[in-house]
Amino acid sequence: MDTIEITASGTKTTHDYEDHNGIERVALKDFSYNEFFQKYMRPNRPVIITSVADGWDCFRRWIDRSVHPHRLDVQFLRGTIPNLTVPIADCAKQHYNAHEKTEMKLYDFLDSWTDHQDTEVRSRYYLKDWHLRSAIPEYEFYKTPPFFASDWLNEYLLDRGTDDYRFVYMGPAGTWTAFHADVFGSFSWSVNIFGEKLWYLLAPGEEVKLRDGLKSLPFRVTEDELQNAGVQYYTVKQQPGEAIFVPTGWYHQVLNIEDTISVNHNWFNACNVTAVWSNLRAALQDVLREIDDCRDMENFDEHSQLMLKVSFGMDYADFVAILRYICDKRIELLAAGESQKGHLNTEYTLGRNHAAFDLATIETLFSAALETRAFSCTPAVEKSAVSYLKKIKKSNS
Ligand SMILES: O=C(O)CCC(=O)C(=O)O
Ligand SMILES: [Fe+2]
Repeated sequence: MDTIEITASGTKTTHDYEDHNGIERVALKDFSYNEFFQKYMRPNRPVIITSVADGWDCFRRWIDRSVHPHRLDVQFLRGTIPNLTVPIADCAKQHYNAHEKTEMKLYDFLDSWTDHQDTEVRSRYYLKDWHLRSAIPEYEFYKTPPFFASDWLNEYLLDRGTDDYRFVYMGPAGTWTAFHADVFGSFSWSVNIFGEKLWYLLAPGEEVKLRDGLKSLPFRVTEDELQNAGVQYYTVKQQPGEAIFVPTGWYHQVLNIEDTISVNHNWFNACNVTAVWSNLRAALQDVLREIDDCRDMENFDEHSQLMLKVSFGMDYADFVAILRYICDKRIELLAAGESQKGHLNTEYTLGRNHAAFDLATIETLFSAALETRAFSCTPAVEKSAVSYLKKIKKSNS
């Protein structure tokens, strides 16, 4: 399945979480991209896909499966990955709503993981948000499953060669990730290479029941607390080789029940770009509330965009630059006789229905934003949206 494509007729949104009591598990071999798109990604519903990592080098080589229990092949890792400086979350320390961040040398981290007998020390350091794929691009230790290949964020960023949202996580048993929803309101996918993870997942809106008097959300939740607050939640015990799709705005907390390694990406595309846009606008409103008393200052709008970039990770210009980039590429694809290989900056090819859907989504977003003057605080961005809207309309005719 190297071309990702959807049926042209089935691109309607539905939001029905209610009739599913559990999160479904689907085997990779029984699952098509179109089915994932229509049943899960478009309606923003989680799913687990099994046996996705069988051929991956990290799955086959990083773990010694000839012994029981299976264990990390530290010798292989040391021979394959240089002693890089890696980002570490200190699970013993809280910093706002996440764990305190620090850094270590990879080999020191691996030693502390494998040598320590004391569980309290072992379960303290969590190697997470590690950009290993971009640190050693020549080592293709995994292949993005086709379901997650419509990824505007990484498609754009990889072309620019700057940042990306592709990560490796390595955590001894007991390390965990605090209660959160993902950056920008993006989707995430996470594949377990080794060990078992316990997920708590809440459909969007359920988290409101956990807000305190100041409207803050908890750093950590227990099942008792979720139940006492009347929260509807799902638990997933994710096994090695399984991918979990975490939809936009679904709060989650994750515990490594065993020593665990996972690969994950954050991304957005035509299915959730509207949610990202509304999060971006809401984040700007937060900034404006905060600096309301400086309204008279010169360059107020530029200043608020700067603060938006710092707090949210992206400003209006960044967001619209991604959409313009995707727009140009989809127009180019549709103008070409057939779908082009390499179009997505990955091994996947995009089908024509999919390209048309991407383009129509951007057209709708730009039209609505311009109609409501949502870009008026950033005139250059507004101007570029006007010209892209014309470009899309012209390409349609
Ligand atoms: O595995 C973890 O510790 C956290 C993963 C996560 O939050 C995600 O994939 O969105
Ligand atoms: Fe997450």
